[in-house]
Amino acid sequence: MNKRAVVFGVTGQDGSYLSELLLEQGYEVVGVRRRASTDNTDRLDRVKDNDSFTLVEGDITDASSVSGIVSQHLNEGDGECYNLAAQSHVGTSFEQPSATFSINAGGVLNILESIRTINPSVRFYQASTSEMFGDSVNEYGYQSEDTEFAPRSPYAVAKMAGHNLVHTYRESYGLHASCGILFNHESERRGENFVTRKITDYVARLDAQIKRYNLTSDDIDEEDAENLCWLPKTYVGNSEKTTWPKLRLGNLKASRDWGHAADYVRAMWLMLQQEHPDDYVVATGETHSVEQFVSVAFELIGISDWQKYVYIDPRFFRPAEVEFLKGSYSKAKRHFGWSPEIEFEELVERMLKSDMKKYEKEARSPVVAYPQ
Ligand code: NAP
Ligand code: F7E
Repeated sequence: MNKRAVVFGVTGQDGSYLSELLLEQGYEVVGVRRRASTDNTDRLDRVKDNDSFTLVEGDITDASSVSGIVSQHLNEGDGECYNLAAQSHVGTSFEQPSATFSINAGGVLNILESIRTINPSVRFYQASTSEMFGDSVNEYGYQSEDTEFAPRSPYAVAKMAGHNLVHTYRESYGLHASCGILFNHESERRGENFVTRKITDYVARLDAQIKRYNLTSDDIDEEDAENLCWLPKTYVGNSEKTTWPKLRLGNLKASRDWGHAADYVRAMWLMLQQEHPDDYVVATGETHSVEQFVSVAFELIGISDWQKYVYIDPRFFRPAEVEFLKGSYSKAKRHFGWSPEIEFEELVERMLKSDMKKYEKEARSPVVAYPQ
């Protein structure tokens, strides 16, 4: 009989990559999504029609919903359960702290309790995060499993509660429950309100417009467009300039250790294949500022004066910021040979190319008339 895995948070970035990996490994995958008013399963296009993939509805904040799923799909044998479900946006966690806590901490408890009471031989993965480190670094200036946690957002506090609950259930009841302390990981499927995708989406759109109107960067004015219309405000002749809406960002100085989600879901799966449960940092060991990300993305479309297109908007600053993240993945490498394959520049390029594809039609569509 095939191994079975339940994936909570299947409609998210990681949920889709993990489902693909598990199906490749021969698993029966049960993906859990919460009820939505419209279809939000785009990321699952590659797995939806696979006979070994089943989509069910459930919400991790509802204990009975979780226990129903665990008893129906993981009631016997040593199946696997991955909890990727979360309110995953750090900025949003300051606006919706209660909802964040209830999902990111309470949801974990509901799953652990269901496993404990229904089938304690299920192996469990919890999506912990580098945000738990806050501004802590070790003596070498980076973060590893032993670095102290000092959370700086409701998101990180709630994730730390989930992390500690996993430890409690592991120690008290002997569950095979592991935490991946994952650093930022992105992809072509990243949500548009995370900074990386916000940048690549903007740059791809800018590139499409530049191609469409046959402009050079010099034709574009420093001024911000008055509205968010992507049509040039004035005709670009030899002397007149045009304006575009700018890319509105917050803190450009923050540094992140950015990897690719496809690499990181491999580490999640490997954790559950180990004899003993444990916690592992998953990272690239490299760090780059948001500003560097912006600069690399603009360079890829041949623009070096990116400052002209970026507006620093106070709305995107957080009440407290994590300034610097750089992880050491040596434990994951030592225990199960994991290391990342996709490097920073390739990550930016892949995300940008995928967004460019989306705007390709716009770039090719004929210019009918310019607004005067
Ligand atoms: P994501 O794209 O935001 O996906 C989160 C998923 O959780 C979505 O499918 C979402 O469903 C689902 N969800 C939210 N609340 C739920 C609830 N109450 N019940 C059931 N499902 C719920 O996040 P991701 O980037 O894939 O990240 C996966 C996990 O890793 C998250 O727990 C995140 O906090 C953690 N993490 C992410 C990173 C990173 O850099 N990506 C790093 C460290 C840790 P909807 O589609 O309905 O919203
Ligand atoms: O911000 C800065 C922002 O929202 C990255 C989640 O997956 O990784 C992610 O959390 C940095 C921060 O990701 C904008 O202030 C500037 O310093 O892309 P982000 P995050 O907060 O690091 C961790 C590991 C997770 O666990 C989370 O689930 O970029 N920044 N300007 C901006 N950020 C956003 N979103 N939007 C801006 O305009």
